[in-house]
Amino acid sequence: MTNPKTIYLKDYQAPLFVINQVDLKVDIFAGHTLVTATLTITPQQQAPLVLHGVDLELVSLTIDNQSLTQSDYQLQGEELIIHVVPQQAFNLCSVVKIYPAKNSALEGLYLSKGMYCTQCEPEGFRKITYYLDRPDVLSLFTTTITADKKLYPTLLANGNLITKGNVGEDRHFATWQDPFKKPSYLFAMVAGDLACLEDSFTTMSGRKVALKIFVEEHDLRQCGHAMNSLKASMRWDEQQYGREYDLDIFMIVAVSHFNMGAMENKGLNIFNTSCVLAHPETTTDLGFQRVESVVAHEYFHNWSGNRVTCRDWFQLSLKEGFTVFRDQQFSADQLSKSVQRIEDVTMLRNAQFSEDASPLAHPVRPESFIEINNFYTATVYEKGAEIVGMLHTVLGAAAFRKGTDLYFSRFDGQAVTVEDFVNALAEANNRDLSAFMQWYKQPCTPVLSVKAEYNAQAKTYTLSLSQKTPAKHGNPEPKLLPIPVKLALFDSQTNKPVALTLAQETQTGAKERVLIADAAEQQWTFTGITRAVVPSLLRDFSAPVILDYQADDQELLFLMEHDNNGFNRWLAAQSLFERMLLTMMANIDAKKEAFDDVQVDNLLTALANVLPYLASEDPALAAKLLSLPSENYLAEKTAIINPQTIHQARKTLQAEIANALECFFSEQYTQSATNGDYVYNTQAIAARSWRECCLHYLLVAVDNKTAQSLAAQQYQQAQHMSDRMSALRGLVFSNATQAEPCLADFYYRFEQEALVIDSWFAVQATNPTASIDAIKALTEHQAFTLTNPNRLRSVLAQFANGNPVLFHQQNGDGYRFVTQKIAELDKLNPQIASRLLGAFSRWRRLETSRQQQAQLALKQLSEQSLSNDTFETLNRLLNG
Ligand code: B3K
Ligand code: ZN
Repeated sequence: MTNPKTIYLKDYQAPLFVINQVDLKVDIFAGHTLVTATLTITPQQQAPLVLHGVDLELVSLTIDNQSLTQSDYQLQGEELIIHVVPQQAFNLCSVVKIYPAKNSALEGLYLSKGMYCTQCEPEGFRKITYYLDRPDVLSLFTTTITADKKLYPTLLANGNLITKGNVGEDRHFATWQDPFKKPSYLFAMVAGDLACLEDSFTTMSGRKVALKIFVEEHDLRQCGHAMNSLKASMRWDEQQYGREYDLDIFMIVAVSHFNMGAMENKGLNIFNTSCVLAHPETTTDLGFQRVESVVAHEYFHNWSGNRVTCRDWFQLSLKEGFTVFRDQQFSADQLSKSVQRIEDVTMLRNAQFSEDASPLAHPVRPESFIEINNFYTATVYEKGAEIVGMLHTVLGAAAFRKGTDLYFSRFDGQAVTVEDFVNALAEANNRDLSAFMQWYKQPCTPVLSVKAEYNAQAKTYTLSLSQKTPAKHGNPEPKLLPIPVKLALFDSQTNKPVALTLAQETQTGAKERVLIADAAEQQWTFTGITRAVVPSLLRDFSAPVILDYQADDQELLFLMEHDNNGFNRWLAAQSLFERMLLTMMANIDAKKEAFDDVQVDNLLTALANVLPYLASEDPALAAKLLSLPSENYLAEKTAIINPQTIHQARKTLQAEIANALECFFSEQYTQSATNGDYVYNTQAIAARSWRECCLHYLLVAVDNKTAQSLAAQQYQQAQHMSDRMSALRGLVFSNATQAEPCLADFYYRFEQEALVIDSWFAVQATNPTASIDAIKALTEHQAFTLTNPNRLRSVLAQFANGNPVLFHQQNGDGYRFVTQKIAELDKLNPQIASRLLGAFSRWRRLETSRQQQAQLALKQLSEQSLSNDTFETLNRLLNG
């Protein structure tokens, strides 16, 4: 492998040219597309003009209408260098020919099921025309699209429609103008034959905005939920952040071939169909929630990302971390706050903590990259959101809002840095938040260790805290971080929280407080503590850290029952399960009895106490409480990973819970049957998730034949996808005889619904009881293809990340299967190929035989000629 070029944050230089205006003419023809770009450019200094361009066939180039000859410029790699340009403002006009039908990487202009669409973030615009394709070059765009009238009746671009008309007999055009300056990554256009759901929204200042969702005709009935989510997001952003929408029209276009979830192009969001379409017959609750949160996320970018954008791609978390934080807040307001937090933290601990502990670890603001597409990661998004969340916790809601108001008004129309964001929050409130910048700068998850001591005589309770961030991944000297710890202390007799008054304080403190741990070691002593207390630490996961507090089982059981913070009840249960599972894993490896009866009995007794009440009070929390830590999470907690042991321990504990509480689950399952009509609201979703949880436990019990019949019945009678899918998964995962006929029925029923067929593939790809041959066979299925990201992920990503036992099969078959597919895919779509490699992030910590097999498979891959994307990820995996 030869080394591609690395880009460094420290090398940042402001652009040497300003592009004031872009006039883009896109002429779509059957085999190719002609792009004519007229750029009005003002030089900032005398220098050659260097524009980006990839896969472009240059047809002509003029400056102020004068043709340039070959000696005036040079085409070198991804650059067009024009040696001498005028010193005053000038017009550069380029005509290039491109081939969207051949674009399998799905960046730039490409075809998805006969529809032309674009994806320009981060560096796709250079595949459309020669340009200064960097986020700090902001310009006014006018776009004219010309195409065949019958094949492409819908022509869309950013901004407002200015004019449209016919061109000759068969062709037509539309001109769109965006009144807001924007970087090229926010450019978008679409040409297709699309149906449209229309609605409108009146903004807080009384302006009426047209809302349009464009989809294929047969998907039109599946757009209502996205439209409702959009209107709810628009209102929410006005109420919570004072942000009003700014154009006369907001459009969403759904496309089947898309590398990620969605894209926030100005006024013209382009979405993966999976994040727009939702209908009870085809979509589960989780699917509905995903649509709601992605629609909100992209909409919120209109301010956090578009109006205020990033100076360079190292600042990606400026827009992504902040926007994820905003969409998480929004989702928490739509459904349940504690369940939302549980889901966000589960995602953080499963995906981000493991990334941060792997050779792919990087700071939220990386220092360098080869391919920026590799840095759209859980760290930039989720850890980035946690940093914003900590600032919110520390400032409080009102002060945080003051800060964001200042940020938006000060930087509107500019491309800025993470420092600008943190400084605005600080300045608006006269606070020093500079210590928080360190969170952006260093990788790895800090460990916060806490020890507690109660002094009955002095009536004091002292917490001793220390923090340690691993000195790894290019960061030999980690610095101290400010860690906000939200905490409460519970009186173990009254089960109520007590006042928290620190030794030096004269006034009685509140019952919940946020204190900042920012020293290598420090102590907090609370006074007036008359009886033993149980600490509830890091409430709502107030910082993205690993909490090392050796609570005894009794304390955790107490919190699981009595904490008044739903999130921390869940966290206590998770900590108990984790502790138990880790012991079981050690026992299994040592070939001893799997667990200690007393420990398990205590847990089961506590669950039997808590669950009946919780199931009726807060069924969604009950379901979360009972979901054991994932196999990937447990792998993160073991020095030497044996995926088989982890799987076995988890299965054993599940069966133990199931057997002990079988009657309860059975009763609950029967009681919670509804008439089947689908309603999307907090109560209904909670009830369904609890019912699913009960069925799941009935199916993992030793005697599960009756449960399998119940599941088969549920499958047949299901009125909506949530019921149907949970039954199908239950049957498949429990290896029921009914699984095959139901899978066949499912395929037949939904053959026309691509997204549902994706889930049909996914269920089978994640089935731990399948054989590797069965998984391989999925990729031979007539409906499988590597050219559609949703479809290929439904088998390959689901298998590699969601079926640890089979992927990590000891003979290395799983590894080789995946790396061979990656090699094939890399030729078509490097971005997705590179991302799939993430499944190998823990390979070094696998037990020896698996580690050798994984290394072999990765080395074999490295001998092939690879894209920059895959090269960089593989290189970090092997040498990082
Ligand atoms: N900003 C886009 C992500 C683009 C990813 C390019 N590889 C979607 C989002 O985060 O909102
Ligand atoms: Zn985003």
